[in-house]
Amino acid sequence: MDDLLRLDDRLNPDQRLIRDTVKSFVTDRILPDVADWFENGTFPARELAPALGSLGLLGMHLEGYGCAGTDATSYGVACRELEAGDSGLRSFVSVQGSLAMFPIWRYGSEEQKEQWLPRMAAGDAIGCFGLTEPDHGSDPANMRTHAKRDGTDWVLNGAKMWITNGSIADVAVVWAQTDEGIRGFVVPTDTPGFTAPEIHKKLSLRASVTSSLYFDDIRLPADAVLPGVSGLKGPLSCLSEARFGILWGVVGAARACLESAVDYATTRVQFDRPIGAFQLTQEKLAWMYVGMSQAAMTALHLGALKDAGTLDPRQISFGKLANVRAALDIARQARSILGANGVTLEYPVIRHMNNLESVLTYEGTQEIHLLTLGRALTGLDAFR
Ligand code: TGC
Ligand code: FAD
Repeated sequence: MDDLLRLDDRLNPDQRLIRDTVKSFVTDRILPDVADWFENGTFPARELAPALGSLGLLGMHLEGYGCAGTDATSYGVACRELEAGDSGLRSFVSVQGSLAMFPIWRYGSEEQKEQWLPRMAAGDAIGCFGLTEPDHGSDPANMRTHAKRDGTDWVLNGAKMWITNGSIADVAVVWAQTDEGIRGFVVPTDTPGFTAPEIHKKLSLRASVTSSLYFDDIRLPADAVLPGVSGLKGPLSCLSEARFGILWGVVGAARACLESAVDYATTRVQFDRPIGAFQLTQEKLAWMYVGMSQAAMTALHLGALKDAGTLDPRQISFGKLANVRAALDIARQARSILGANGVTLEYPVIRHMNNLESVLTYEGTQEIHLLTLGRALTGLDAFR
């Protein structure tokens, strides 16, 4: 699709190279099969992880330990192109880089970094991030999972739910209450007492593995804890990294839906004319383009702030809220333009639309980000 506003002219040559490389990867390796993965509820993570690693996409915005060390905008551009393929693919990369590698990189000991980051960057080891619990989603401060000291060891008990990559992970970053506040633990998933059954019957993000995690008297050595952080700011700072990827990523999902709708509208004939020649269809397409471009501008702006080191969580909430909402609206409009074909996996639209329902909920629901903006505007906390 023509970049009418020339927004990608703002990207530097390195960022454009990353864009084109990821786009080719998605075209060659993802698009031919993703509808089948979605239909069958599978994601070939072990096959794709080394390929994503060799492209430098895992933990790509982190420095050292085999990571590519790109700027934040490059990470955003990569997420955009991955999510044009499928939100599940971007989820895999978000969770690996921003939620599992980032806390080890930022808060881990040198031993934890050396043990996990190079393998995770290469896609040889897969990580997951356990924050949400069955009874505590939007309010993680009240989590029940706890770790108690026993001699020099820690003993971990509790449960997490809705964990992306949970049952395929080699390592889980688990957040738990302790006598010292909330701490993060690096838990190899072959530790006795760790189980991770997959959650089935999802009708969204079907090309993504989602699991529960159970910790039954898991004994961990003293050095399993992330030494560099305690308190809720630990997991929330990881969410900031991942939400940044999402606010870029959904622009890709929106673009894929818009492209599909334009293509369909210019070829589908009713009443002897392409449906794209009807003003009502053009109005839909024009608004979709406006919504997508505004989301892309927000992403570029927040990318520039992150690269300047000044991005704050309220700005990320703005981007996550506004861009996911825009992408979901675009997907729904695209679905209507495709008529009955809009409900089949022969076209990418309903897959993106269903995926975006999860994206609206995870990494802070729409309401959580509305309340964050409401608090920023009024100074009044309406969470409790
Ligand atoms: P609150 O009092 O606001 O904050 C507690 C402490 O954290 C600090 N903080 C942050 N620090 C770093 N980065 C951020 N983004 C931060 N946001 C807050 C804050 O300054 C404070 O620090 P201190 O030193 O004073 O203690 O906390 P609260 O309990 O009132 O909660 C605020 C709220 C509701 C916004 C937060 O709990 C929240 O964001 N809830 C939503 C939970 C959520 O997003 N869960 C996501 C789980 S992971 C996931 O969904 C992965 S999807 C994976 C995929 O892509 O597939
Ligand atoms: P709840 O918190 O129970 O919220 C239910 C509804 O109530 C929502 O509409 C919510 O906005 C609203 N609500 C809650 N509190 C308020 C309030 N104060 N004011 C107004 N409305 C409110 N979590 C992880 O830790 N790791 C993962 O890898 C992960 N991957 C996920 C993958 C998928 C496919 C999905 C669907 C979820 C994933 N999650 C993950 C969990 C996700 O982060 C949570 O679902 C999300 O934080 C919301 O929690 P909840 O589902 O318990 O909803």
